[in-house]
Amino acid sequence: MITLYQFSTSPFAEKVRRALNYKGLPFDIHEVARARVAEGDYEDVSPTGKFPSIRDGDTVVWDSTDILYHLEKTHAAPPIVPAGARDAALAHAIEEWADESLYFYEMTMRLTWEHNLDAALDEFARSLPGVPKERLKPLIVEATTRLTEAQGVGRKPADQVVRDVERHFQALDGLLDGRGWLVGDAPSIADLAVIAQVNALRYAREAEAALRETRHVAGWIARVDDAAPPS
Ligand SMILES: N[C@@H](CCC(=O)N[C@@H](CS)C(=O)NCC(=O)O)C(=O)O
Repeated sequence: MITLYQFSTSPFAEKVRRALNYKGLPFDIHEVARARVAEGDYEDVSPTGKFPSIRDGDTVVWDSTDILYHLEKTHAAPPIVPAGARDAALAHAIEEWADESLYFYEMTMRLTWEHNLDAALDEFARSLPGVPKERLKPLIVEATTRLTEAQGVGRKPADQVVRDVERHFQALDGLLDGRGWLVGDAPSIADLAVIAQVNALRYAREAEAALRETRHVAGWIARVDDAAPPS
């Protein structure tokens, strides 16, 4: 049995749960207690202190991308890495677009814009037991602002962030024009990574509005949810 160590609020955890579900692999979830990470409690499953990570028998893998490639190697069917060098490369590039670019937009809009954060607070409370709710909000805003400002998106004016996300969603819409999946003719690492970030972005009302301007994304979300459910 695979054990998934996760923060339930993390889009990277959603990406891994979807991959496990798509491959039909049973798994247990261990919800990581954030405060205990700094005390070294999870060093054996994540030396970086970042999650998700998995324990699969004697093997431990951390980083969602490495986890998906591990699952592909150990449980090949159904595949999530497209066949053919070009499609495999394209799926990798799209996965990285989601993980390394869209992620900073979802953090900025969902977690540093206070009017959007309320919807996510209860889920955060689960990994921060004992922190009173009124303390939780400033704690999340402070920590996330530090990260997003260091990366850069967090320093942009809000209207520019919204325009960027509109452009990202139009790009996603373009990729889906006339096709069921982002790469090839089946769900792949690209779909799993992108939908997880899109779902996190949807906590932000500005992103939800941008999504309504797309023509193909809603149908694709329903297809991915059906083939690779998030929970
Ligand atoms: N590249 C990593 C990113 C994982 C990541 O950034 N996870 C965040 C939660 S969304 C985390 O563990 N943050 C805790 C920290 O940075 O200390 C992956 O794909 O798994």
